Amino acid sequence: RERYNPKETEPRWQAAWEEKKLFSTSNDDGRPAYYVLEMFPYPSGRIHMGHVRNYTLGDVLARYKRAKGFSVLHPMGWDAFGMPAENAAMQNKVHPGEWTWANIASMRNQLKPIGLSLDWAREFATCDPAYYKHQQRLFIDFYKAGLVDRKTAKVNWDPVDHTVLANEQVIDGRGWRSGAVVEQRELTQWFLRITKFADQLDTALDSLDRWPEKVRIMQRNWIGRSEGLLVRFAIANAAATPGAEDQRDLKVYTTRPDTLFGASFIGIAADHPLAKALAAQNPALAGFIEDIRRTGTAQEAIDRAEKRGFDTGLRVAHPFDPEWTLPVYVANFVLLEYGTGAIFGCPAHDQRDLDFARAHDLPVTPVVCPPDVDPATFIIGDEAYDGEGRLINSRFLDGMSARDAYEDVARRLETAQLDGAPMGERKTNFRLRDWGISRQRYWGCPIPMIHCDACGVVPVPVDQLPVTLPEDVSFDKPGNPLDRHPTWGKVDCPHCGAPARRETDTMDTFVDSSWYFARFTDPWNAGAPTSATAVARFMPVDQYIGGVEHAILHLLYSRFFTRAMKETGHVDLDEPFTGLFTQGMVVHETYRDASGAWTEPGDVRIEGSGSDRHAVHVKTGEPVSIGPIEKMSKSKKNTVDPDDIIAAYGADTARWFMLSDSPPERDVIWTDEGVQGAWRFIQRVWRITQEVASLEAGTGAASSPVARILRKAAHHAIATVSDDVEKLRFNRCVAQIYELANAIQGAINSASEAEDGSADVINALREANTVLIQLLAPMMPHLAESCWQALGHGGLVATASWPVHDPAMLVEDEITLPVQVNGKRRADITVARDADRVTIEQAALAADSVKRAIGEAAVKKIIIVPQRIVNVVI
Ligand code: ANZ
Ligand code: ZN
Repeated sequence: RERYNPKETEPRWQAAWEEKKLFSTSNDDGRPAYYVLEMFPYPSGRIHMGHVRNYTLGDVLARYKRAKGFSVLHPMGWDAFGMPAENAAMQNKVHPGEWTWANIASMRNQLKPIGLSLDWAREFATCDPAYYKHQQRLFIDFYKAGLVDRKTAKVNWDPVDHTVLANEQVIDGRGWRSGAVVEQRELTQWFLRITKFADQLDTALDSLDRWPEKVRIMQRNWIGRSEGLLVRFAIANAAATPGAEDQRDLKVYTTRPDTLFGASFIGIAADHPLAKALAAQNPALAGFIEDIRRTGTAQEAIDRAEKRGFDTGLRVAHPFDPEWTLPVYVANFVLLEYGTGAIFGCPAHDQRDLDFARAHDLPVTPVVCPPDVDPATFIIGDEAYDGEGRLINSRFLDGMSARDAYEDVARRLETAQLDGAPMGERKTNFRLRDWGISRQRYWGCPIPMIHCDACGVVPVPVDQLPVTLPEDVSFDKPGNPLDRHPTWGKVDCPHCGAPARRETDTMDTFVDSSWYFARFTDPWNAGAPTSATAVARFMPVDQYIGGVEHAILHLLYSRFFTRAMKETGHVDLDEPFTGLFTQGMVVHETYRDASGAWTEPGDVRIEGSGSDRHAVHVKTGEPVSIGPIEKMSKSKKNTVDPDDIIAAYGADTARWFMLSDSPPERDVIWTDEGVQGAWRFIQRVWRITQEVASLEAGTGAASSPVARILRKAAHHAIATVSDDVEKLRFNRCVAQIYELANAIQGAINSASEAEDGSADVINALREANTVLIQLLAPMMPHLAESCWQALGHGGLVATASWPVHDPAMLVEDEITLPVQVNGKRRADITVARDADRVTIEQAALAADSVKRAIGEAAVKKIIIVPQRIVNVVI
């Protein structure tokens, strides 16, 4: 028999699918729609194994749902703007567009041989003006709806190259090209007002029950809802403090009003207006502020930095005791953008405050005593206590739980007055910040705005969109080529007609990927970003699949965009993705040669196994050391090129191995042994199928137990594989399919040994083999077509409906009954489910332990509770 040859079959089946346009999805199709989407790739140049895994997972589901009768939308496109294209332009003197489109072409060529059931007619790239034109339209609509803001924000500034740097261009605080220490500069930038939806984005997470819990938690933490209190502290010595003469009060935000009696200082941010006013009169303070600004603004840097502060001399009164004053410090760990940019510090119960208090010799008074600890002996060492407990050292709060004390303080301060207004006000805060989308880069979607000296900022009229990127740009100097283009920026004001300037910032590439899923529903629409009917038909995405690295930003931005698009009339839904699946990585062993250099798997041969397993270099024969298993990466050279695998074994082998080895949410370890295993299974399925196809009916019994067992195995496989595909438990599907293949092989063997190739067995074999092929078709679609054809089925398995199991076939033929003797359990017997009374009695009395229990006694009667229990009375 001929071996299965994927090199011949795979291109042939791909051509057959394409010719019949099997995977093009019509927007008007009477069947129910199902939308499966994998996160679209960045066109870096090459497809890697992570892509193969991602798209294979989605493809299994797409093919399955198609067989289940859905009109499946399964599109592909390119997340095509971004820094790497500009870096390539700088390094290789190639235009970012040229680089990007060439990469797209080669990656498309790499994707096609994988045999993915994609609707290529909907393909687009986000760098195409035909796409970003609509993004500009959305931006303008958002602007008109008040969802866009222009405000100052800090950017990374390279003082040598005179350019803004993206975060990834700052390496250890220095510019990646100049090596200069990066400064923080304030620039006016464009923001999308995601904070407007903070509350909704948080609450709606509860409804996303087909999202991984860990992703919901990450989103929740990122949004960072906190319920607290704004507290106004009266200034005690305004008149005596230069710069603060007009200051009446200072507002802080706290989530722990219960700890108010543990307060020992006030901290304000370096950029707080009060800090600025004080610094204007106090050179030492001004110097200090200048100094701490250099720490940087990243949360991580702040957490790591030493807690530094400067006593401004200003004092505030404690809200519950006007005689008790607290010093006001400018502190480097207080952020301007959060709450009110001012805090009261309670060192005993907040670690940052404690570190600060120790450094500045401030009192540390515990006010919450842990349960089971004697307040008299409770002292704070190097660690703040942030747990539950009862109030101490807190006057009227003493003895209360922290929760009750919170309420008590909140209520008292809500009614207490200071200058005719309440001292306290409940406030929900979010950690989420508005989304700064301005990038001072070329290769991004131009922000469609015009600056006019007379009219201010004016949107580009929608009928003048797109604002396209100029082609004639140079990358020989640092900075944004749009800024130095001689003519591109010059434009007449759409409002007054006077000469004006185009905005030269482009959008963060996360904007491009925040609505592409909606565009896929009607990518041909030239007049608008989306169309209502197409969105209604396909959205939300039923199953979104991608890497967990996008768990926060991309998903949050997409959820925001969907809401903003709803508010501007482009879609009619809130949540873009009903189901989310985050797949694990593809990992591989690492290898190093004798000199310590990373060595590619292709240059390594593994010998021996178990404790004797070792590696040698294929060319030199020298030993190679086997290192830890890590994510495939170019730097460690532990990558395996999908092209090589497909050339050697075909796409089905790669697909099957990807799916077989571990649950999709976990990492999969790519091994040559695993690939070999997948390859052998393909050959086995092919062999079985050819054998079954060639069997001829013999003279055996009309109804054979072999046939019945096989039918049951097939129907059991249909039921479990269907359920497992729905839940994306593909490794379990694989295990089921192996079992069914074994059952078929077993039936072939016993049929040929007994020379009992009865029509019944042959029919059962054909049925089971057909089921096997259909069940593995979503995973190994090419092999499935070849087998389908070999079995003599007409048409393509890609168009066949999913098999339906017969529930009667799942009923077990035999049951196990416990046998009691005088009420005491002695044995279990297995009998046919429909066994008659006499058969059950005989089986019960034949069991050794029952015989022993009866001994010489006479059996008075035997009670049988059908399908449940047998009781022998002696
Ligand atoms: C007093 C206090 C006592 C606090 C205590 C905590 C523990 P979340 O939950 O994240 O909202 N805070 C408020 N504004 C801040 C700012 N701009 N920069 C730095 N820290 C700020 O955190 C709220 C708590 O973080 C607030 O509650 C405040 O410190 C601090 F035992 O007030 B707390
Ligand atoms: Zn104007």
